[in-house]
Amino acid sequence: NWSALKKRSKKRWMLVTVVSMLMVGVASVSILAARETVPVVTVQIVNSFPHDANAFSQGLCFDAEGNFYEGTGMYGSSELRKVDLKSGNVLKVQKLPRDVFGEGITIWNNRVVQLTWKKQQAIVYDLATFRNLGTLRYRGEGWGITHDTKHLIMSNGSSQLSFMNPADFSVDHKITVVAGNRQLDNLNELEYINGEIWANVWYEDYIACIDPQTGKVIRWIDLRRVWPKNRRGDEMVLNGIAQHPNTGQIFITGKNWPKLYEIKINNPN
Ligand code: DDQ
Ligand code: CA
Repeated sequence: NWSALKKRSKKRWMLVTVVSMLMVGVASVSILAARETVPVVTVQIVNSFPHDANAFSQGLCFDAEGNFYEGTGMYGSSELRKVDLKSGNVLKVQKLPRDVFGEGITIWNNRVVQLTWKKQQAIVYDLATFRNLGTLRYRGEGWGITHDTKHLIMSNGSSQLSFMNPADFSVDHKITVVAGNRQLDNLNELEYINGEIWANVWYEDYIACIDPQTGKVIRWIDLRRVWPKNRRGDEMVLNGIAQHPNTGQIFITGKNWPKLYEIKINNPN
């Protein structure tokens, strides 16, 4: 009986529709719940400076004197750069081998440590001359790096951060980063700021501020409005955080962004 069949399939369709609507509802509620437990703050742009749009930015940091450094990625064009913050001019450069994809940088004891994405080794340079002093080995991928007073802190694209011994790059301990009730993967460029670890999250327009003891995301910084116009190319994501050691100013940029921004965090309301 054709019309009975039609009726039954209509019923089934309605059931499928209702169930899938419910599922979408449930999914969006749980994402919201995860976000809701973490406060979100916005920012003001205090200043903007030119940034080399050819720089596939993988890490920013300052040395103790306030000189500014950038590590860039991509096979064939990865570099370590000393950059004049105000003009964006490159003051000193060291090219990486063509088969190496450069990642995050940090400075420890007058040395620059630059991670590589998949070579499982960091390159160490003399800060003043950029002379290559050798390599340090680690397991897995290298993404972002920063340091506190005791350890180098490293991300690898997962939700884990490794605290490494600066003397030999051995892992002292690890934390798992959690936002609300979900593990936060794709942790990328890092900066240790006022006792917290600030992390770019690959493909996210938010910076996660992480408690180094617990791994909990304390707050999100919403940077959706900071994006330069016409920079929504696939890989042109927010990446790069650095705090000036003397003034406390915070600078951010993205991969191939034409600008570097000084930002000020708004008070949560
Ligand atoms: N990472 O920096 C997030 C670790 C990697 C970014 C890779 C972006 C893809 C560029 C295309 C590479 C071609 C092998
Ligand atoms: Ca940094």
